[in-house]
Amino acid sequence: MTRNARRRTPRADLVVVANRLPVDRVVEDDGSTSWRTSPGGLVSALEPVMRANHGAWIGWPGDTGDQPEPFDDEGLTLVPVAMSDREYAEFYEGFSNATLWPLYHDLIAKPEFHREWWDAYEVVNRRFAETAAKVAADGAIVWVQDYQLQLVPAMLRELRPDLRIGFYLHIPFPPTELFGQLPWRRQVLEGLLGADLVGFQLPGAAQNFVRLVRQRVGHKTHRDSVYLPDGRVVVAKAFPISIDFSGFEELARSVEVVERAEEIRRDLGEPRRIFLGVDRLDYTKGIYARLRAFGELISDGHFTVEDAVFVQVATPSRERVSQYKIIRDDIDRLVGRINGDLGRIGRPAISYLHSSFPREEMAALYKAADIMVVTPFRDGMNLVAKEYAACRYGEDGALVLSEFAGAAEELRQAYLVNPYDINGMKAKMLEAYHADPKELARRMRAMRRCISENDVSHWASAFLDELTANRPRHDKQVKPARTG
Ligand code: ADQ
Repeated sequence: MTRNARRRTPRADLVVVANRLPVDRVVEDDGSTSWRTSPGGLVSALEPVMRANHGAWIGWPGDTGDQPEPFDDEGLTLVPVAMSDREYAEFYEGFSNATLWPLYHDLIAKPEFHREWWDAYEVVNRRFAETAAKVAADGAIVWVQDYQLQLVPAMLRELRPDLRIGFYLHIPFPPTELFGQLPWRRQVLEGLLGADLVGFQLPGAAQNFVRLVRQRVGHKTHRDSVYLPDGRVVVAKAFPISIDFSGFEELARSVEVVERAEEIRRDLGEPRRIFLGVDRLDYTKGIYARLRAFGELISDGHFTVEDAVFVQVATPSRERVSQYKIIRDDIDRLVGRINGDLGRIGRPAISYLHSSFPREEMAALYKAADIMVVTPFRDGMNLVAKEYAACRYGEDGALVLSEFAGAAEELRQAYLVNPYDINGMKAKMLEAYHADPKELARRMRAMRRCISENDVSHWASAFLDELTANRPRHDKQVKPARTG
């Protein structure tokens, strides 16, 4: 991979500003540093359109070292923004993940409000905005991503009124009563109003935003539009995010993945049914309740560990935030108890893994599993649910899905559950366990059609088309991604 440091700051027509760069800086044993690609859905979604437009990606390199120079990554310019240890603790772990994250996810955990965390949030947002102001070409399009950077749109507009600015929130946007608790609610709303287009996962979130702007900032609104006193109009709309459907399906059809899926089934002892959960280890994901439901199905005598096992992959994240330590210990104890009470020699009821896997292994797990269990208490979208369906090209397999995941608005044919209702969850998991192949195929076919027609490139182009619609003619337009 060619990664050439640049001597002067490049200027780009399309700029993405995200908390993380699509690469991580790694320090080798000999002290030298190199870059490792950290492939994510967002990167693969935006890569083609970014390259076609000589795009630049601004983000944090993943450690608290010095600030590296911008560099070229096969035609894409990567622009690192540094963060100190203290900023990491206060901006990232603090305000982003211990204040905003729980506040925007229905207060599943109690948000903490600390004034010094807010100060760090402002400082780091300003650094991102200043970097974007330097990198964006005249009249460029800048797309700011997610809850860590909600102040960037207004800060950037002040520095560069010539830009077209979009913002996308990947997590839910809370109802007005919850958002109202935030001591800095007005500043956050005004930060977002710096954008021309504010995108959300669901229409309900966009409505929450417009209502809050009317109530708390006092601007005139009509449907999805906010009318600012200076004549600018801000549009708030839903753009449900998706996955690279054909990429996942292709992977799942490959000989290697098919063989690996068979091997996984053999290693698990060829049970009749394999249940699967795949999540970041986060209290919003409902891992504890779903494992409890599964354990009770065995202890109630509905099936034995010879009939069914549960594979739960839970990648640890945000490990220094106290709520994350608590949930990790709770799940560790529950898995130990269920396996201790219900497992047999060589046959644990739950195979519990903290590993992070390459995409091929993820596809093999999806292919091996009969019942995918996705039961968050609240989730912006949930891509795991869509990835599972993409890998089930045989139109088999069941998806048990929380009503409170954004994905439930599209995937109506899933076995929908209320994750707070353990008995209800048990009943749906059992229904999926006993479902006949015809019924499964009917549901899976409909879900796959929906996702394949609305894949991630559709998401990216829908947002960018809306952002550049109705622009004055002399302004820049986004060139479509080159195909082939
Ligand atoms: P997340 O909360 O991280 O995303 P999700 O949408 O499920 O949740 O995305 C997780 C991604 O990580 C998936 O692509 C999955 O394949 C991958 N992944 C999970 N565990 C893994 C493992 N052990 N090894 C390798 N890969 C793993 C946030 C919001 C969501 C929203 C997305 C995108 O919380 O609601 O859907 O952003 O907008």
